[in-house]
Parts: sequence; C-alpha cells; structure tokens
Amino acid sequence: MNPSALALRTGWLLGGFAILGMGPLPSWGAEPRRANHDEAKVTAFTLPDCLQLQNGSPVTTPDRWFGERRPELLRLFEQNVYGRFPRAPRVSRWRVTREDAEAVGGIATRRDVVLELPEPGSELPTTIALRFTVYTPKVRSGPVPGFVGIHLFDTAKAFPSPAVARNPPTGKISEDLGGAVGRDILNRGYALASLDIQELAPDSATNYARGALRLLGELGPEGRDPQTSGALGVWAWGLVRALDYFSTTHDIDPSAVIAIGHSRMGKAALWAGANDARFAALIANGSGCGGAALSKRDFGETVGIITHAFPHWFCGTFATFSDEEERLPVDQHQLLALLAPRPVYLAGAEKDGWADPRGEYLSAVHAAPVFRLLGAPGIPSLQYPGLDQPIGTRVRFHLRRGGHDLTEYDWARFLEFADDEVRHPAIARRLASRRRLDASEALRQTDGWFQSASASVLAANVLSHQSPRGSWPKNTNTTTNPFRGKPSELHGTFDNGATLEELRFLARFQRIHGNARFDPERITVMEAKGTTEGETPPTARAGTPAATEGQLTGSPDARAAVQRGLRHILEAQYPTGGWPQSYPPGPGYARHITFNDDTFVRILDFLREVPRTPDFAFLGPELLESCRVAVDRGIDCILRCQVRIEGTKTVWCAQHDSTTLEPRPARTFEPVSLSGAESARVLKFLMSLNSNRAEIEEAIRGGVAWFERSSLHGIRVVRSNGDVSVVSDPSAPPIWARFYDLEFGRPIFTGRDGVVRQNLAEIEQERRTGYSWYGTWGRDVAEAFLRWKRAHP
Ligand code: GTR
Repeated sequence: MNPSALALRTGWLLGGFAILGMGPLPSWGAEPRRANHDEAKVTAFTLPDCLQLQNGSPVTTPDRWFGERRPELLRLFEQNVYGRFPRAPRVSRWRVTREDAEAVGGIATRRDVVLELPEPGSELPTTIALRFTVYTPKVRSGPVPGFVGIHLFDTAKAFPSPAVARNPPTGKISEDLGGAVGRDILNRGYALASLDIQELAPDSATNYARGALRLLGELGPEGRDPQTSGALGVWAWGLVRALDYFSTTHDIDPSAVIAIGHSRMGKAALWAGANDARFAALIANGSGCGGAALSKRDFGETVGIITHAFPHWFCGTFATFSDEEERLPVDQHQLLALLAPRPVYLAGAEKDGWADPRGEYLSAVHAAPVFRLLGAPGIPSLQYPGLDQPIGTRVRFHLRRGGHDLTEYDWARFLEFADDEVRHPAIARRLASRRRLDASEALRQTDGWFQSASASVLAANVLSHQSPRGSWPKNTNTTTNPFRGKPSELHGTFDNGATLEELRFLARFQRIHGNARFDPERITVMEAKGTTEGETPPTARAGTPAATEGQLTGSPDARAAVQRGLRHILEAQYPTGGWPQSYPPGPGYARHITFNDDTFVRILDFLREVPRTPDFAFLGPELLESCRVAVDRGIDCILRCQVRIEGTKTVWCAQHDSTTLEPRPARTFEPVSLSGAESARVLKFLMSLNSNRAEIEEAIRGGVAWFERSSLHGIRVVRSNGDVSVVSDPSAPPIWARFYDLEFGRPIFTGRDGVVRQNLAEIEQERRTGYSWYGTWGRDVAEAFLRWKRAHP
C-alpha cells in the first residue's frame, strides 16, 4: 500500500495535523465491513505460533522465550498494534494533592496523587501528566496488595464505588455499583486506585496526544507518525507510572499490584502488563477487539471498525489491517503470552458479542503453551464454559449472564482470583522472607489465608523441619524451603522461640484444615481419612491419595506434629519444674534451666496459651490439663530460683542448676550473676499471672525493689564509630546493667577470656559491641508494677 493510500485509509496523517491544531479534522477512510455475529459464519483462520521465532526456529526453553521470542513479540505489537510504548520520564515529581486519613467511614486512607512532568525544553516538572486516587485499607498487617485501573470509580466522589461506564466516550462514569463493592475490596485488604485520563490522554482523536505524549517528546514536528503510541499505550503508560508511585510508599506492596480494566481500559491493562512485568496479575473484563479477543477470528468488532471509530487508540499501522486481519503478523493470544507466567483473568458476557468472549477464551487457550513452558498452568482447553462458571486457576475465564458491564459478580470472582493468586502468595512470601517463623504475624492472617495453597506450602515446609523428637531448629525460617536432609540432622531447641512458633502456626493450620496430611515431595494437602468433602477446602485439595495412618516421615500430619511437639515440651521439663535450652539436655550449659533470652518464660507463656486457644482444643482434656500442671510447676520453679542475698529476695541468674536451682554460668562471658535483662521478663511474667498467691506477690515485690536499688544514674551508653562506650551525663535517665555480681551487687562485664571486670571499657571490643550490656529493663518493670499494684493494693 502506498503512503497516501495508507493515509486515506487510516487518517493518521491528517489526524496528526489535527492533533497539533494545524490541519482539518480527520477523515477516517472507507467504511469497514460489518461485524459478524453468527458463529456459523466464522471463517477458518490461522494464528501465528507463540513459540516460533519469526525466522521459523522453535522456542523450547524459558530462556529462549524471555531472551528472544518475548522481545520479538513485544516489538511486533508496538509496530503493528499499539505503537511505541512511551518511555519513562527522565524528570518527574509526585505530589499528593489531598490526603484523608478517615475515608470510607474511617476504614481507609484516601490520597489524590499527581505526576508532574516538565514542559518540553524545561527541566522543571510543572505540568500535571497524570492524576489518580488511591484508597488504602487502614487495617493491615503489612504492605497490602492492590488493584489499579482507569476509571474504576468516580474520583469526584468521596467514596470508591467501583463503577461501570457503559459507553464512556469521554471517560466519564455513568453508573456505579454503590459503596458495597468498594468497601468489600478494602475490607479484604486491598488498596484500590483509579486513574483519570483527562491530563494523561483524553479519549479523543484530536486531543489524546496533548497530554503525556507531548510532554514526553514522543511526537515529531509533524505530530503523530504511524508508530506513535495510540491512546491505549498512553493509558497503559499511566498504569505503569502509578505502579512506580506505589513502589515509593510503604503501605502498598509493589510486588502485589493487579492492573484491572473494563472494555477499552481492559485493553490498556493488558498492554500495561505486557510492558511491565512488575504487575503481579492482570484482569481484563470485556476487553474485546484490541484486548484479549482474537483479531483474526471474524466475530464482533473488527480491526476496521475499531480503527474507524477510535483511530487514536492504536498506532496508525493497525488500521492498515482493516478487513485484512489475516495479514497481521501477531494476534492477541500473543499479547496474553507476554503476560505469562503471571495470573490473568479474562471475563466476558453472554450478551457482549461485540467483544467476542469466545474469541477471548480461545486467545487464552492459544497462549497456554507459553504458560506451560514457564511452569504455570494455562487455561483448561477442553471446552467453552457455561454461563457463570469460571474456569481455570492461574489463568481464568468466565462468561457472565448479561451485557457489557463490570458487575458485582465480576468483582466477586476477581477478588477470589486475587486472593488465590496474589494476596495469599504475597503473605506467604512475606512470612517466608523473615529470619525465622514469626507465628504472631501468621496468626493475624485470615482463615481464608490458612486455606490457601500458599499457606499449605508453608505448613508442609514447617512439618518437614520437625526433628524426630518433636522440636524445631532455631535461626532458620522453617517455612521457606522443605528440609531435604536426614531427619537425624535436625536439632531442635526452645531457644529464640523455635518449636513454640512452629507449634502455634501448625495448630492454627490444622484447626482450619482438619487433619491435613502432607506429601513433602508434592507439597499438597491431602484428604485424610474421615475428612468429609466440606471440611477440606477445594483450593488445597490436589487429588493426591490419602496417606495411611502412622506413615509420619513420608506424609506428616499436622495434628500428630503438634501433639508430638507438645509432648516433647512437657517431657523436657525437669522434675524441679524448669526447662533446659534444648532437649535432651546434653552436657553443656544448655542443660541448665534457661532463663537466658527468655526461654523459660516463653515456654510458660506458650503452655498457658495452649488450653485457652481453640487451635489446640483437639489435643483433648488430658493433654491440656498436663499443660496447666506444667505451668504451675514452672511457676514454683521460678519462685524457688529467685536469688536471696542475706535473706533478701533479689532477681534471677540467666541459668540455674536443674537440680539444686543455684545460679550457673553459661558461655565464658556469661558468669554467675543477677541478670537485669532476663529478670525483667520473669517479673513481667509473674505480674501477668494476676495471682493473689502470697509467694508470687512477695517475689514480685522483692524483684521490683531490687530493680529500684540497682538502677544506674548519671551515665549514658554511646554507640559510635563501631564501638560502645559509657560516658557520664548527670541528666541521663536511669539504666540497668545486664549482669550484677552476687556479692556486691555491682555491674560486671566479662570478655571471652572469662575474667570478670568492673568496666565495659575493659573487655575486648568484639564482646563490648556484640552483646547487650546495658538496657532500660527496669523502666519496663516499674511501668508493669504500677499497673499490677492497682490490682493488688
Ligand atoms: C466500544 C468499542 C469497544 C469497547 C467499548 C468500551 O465502543 O467498540 O472496543 O472498548 O467501546 O470501551 O466500552
């Protein structure tokens, strides 16, 4: 086709002049053929292969896909469909123009944000290129996942009512779903952001390039050229910039942002996802022609019709395929392939033949080989689903009753999808990224999270790390990976919360799942004997056969693991009532009753919690009663360990002898002493019992008095240049030493040579800086005591 014929056909040249206000209004060429709505009249078509390079060679590895085919396809889409994706701005500025910390009845924070860019030739970002509003839920246990889309709700309203614009040529919202959906999204822990396109690229053939495209210098002197980005590309660019902004905040998890769009904005969302792999998932609702629907399949809107009506959405070249779709070197299944292996949801509606839902589904089917190559399940390709019957896992599709809308039904399905594929895995990733399992963070998650496949993976990993005796190792995040070594290499401990945290996590897990069994190889939850359909959540059921009873190493079971762990703790208690650091005790200092690093108190806190927490109820009355008895014996042990000096009660040493209960040393720098750190935790534990027992009250008063006597005044601990020193400062608040000698009650400091000294400066720098020698422990004790005294006058 010669250039003038191309210009006539597409109007891009005239349109380009019009954009700059230099020429006549565009003329859009010949009328395209009419849309076919009869499935029987769909003619045969051939789709280009996702996994074959343009030169014919096959793509059989992920490396080749990412290294060669993917970039090639991205370029083909730029050249033939959407135009060059606009570049990231060199100079830009974010500005929050309004913030409301009490939005949506107090459940969310609302921020109105603008992105400013310099005018061409200037370096000062003064012109607004993009405007969006983001609502972030206030109740959250970490950075939240979020949805971002264009015109998802009316930002002029004080409330995010996810909305549907049936026919929004100006991008204005014509109808909304009321507040329920928006509230639901926020309550389920998602941020929700909507972009306005007025400044970015208004939906108008004559004006769309006046915004970001002009500011970015993407237009030549003649205005638009055949490869200049169309409006869809600029909108997609806006979504990418919003993602940039989320990465600068602390409340949204940038690795869990889902781009979502309806209709034309669904097309933009898909193109954004293709250009920026940071989007965690993509949702395109009724995206149709130029979105998820195949162009070469002659059903509904055609390339000719869409480029005739909306010449500014695509690059000029796309219109040259008007009524000649078979010449297109790409088709939209390859756009979906560019999203792989990320989760993708496509949704269509029964009465929306214009968007060709069947063509969208087929697009996903033909993209599936790429998902599979990258190790992800593609869409099931057996048959086109019935009405309101979503299919797929990582890639999903549904055909809803009704027409071209984004409805409550759609949002409900999208939220399920977002939970399964983005939110739950993000929570699991966060838990697994810690130094060790933090059950308190895990227990803050919803039952829905515990039911998720991601939680099952964590639980299976935790189970694999349980030692044959029932304990777990320390300083390792037992959720991150399965343990693949020999079970005999697993050395469990109670130090640093190990074992206790795993038990809390597994106890909640089994309560939600029933008696879940795991095959460590497959990491799927299996149905246990006697579990009824309803009890095992479908997401966790993987069709693996139920394991037989007693096969604990091959397929550990969460309940047995909790039982074993708890029995282990009970068995580890000395007849005197204390616990060693790990069990069996062994010959070293770890055999002593260990107050060090709060081990003893942590175990008692845990055992007190067990009979009161529904997660452990399955253990049965006998075992729960054993926990209560163990706690009472532990308390008695604590009372008997409290060091008396000349008849006066003081505090505790970090270790005590398991038989005589006398203070004991541990490592060379931990001599027999009274501990300011550990004793504070012991006293707070005793106060938390809220007991009127005279012995307990005396122990508390004795300990508190010791802390009062032992406070150090007029000194301050200074950390600088990688060292720690004590300087005099008459105005400094009181502090306490980690250790005091038993004889004179003076602070003591010991290096690796084991020689007890009076000054911190006298021990070597490595120990001086590598241990907590001073702290404000007594202040916590005094505060807790004030509260306790009110209840015990
Ligand atoms: C229609 C257009 C569709 C779709 C829709 C919309 O007029 O033909 O491709 O994008 O607008 O955005 O609602």
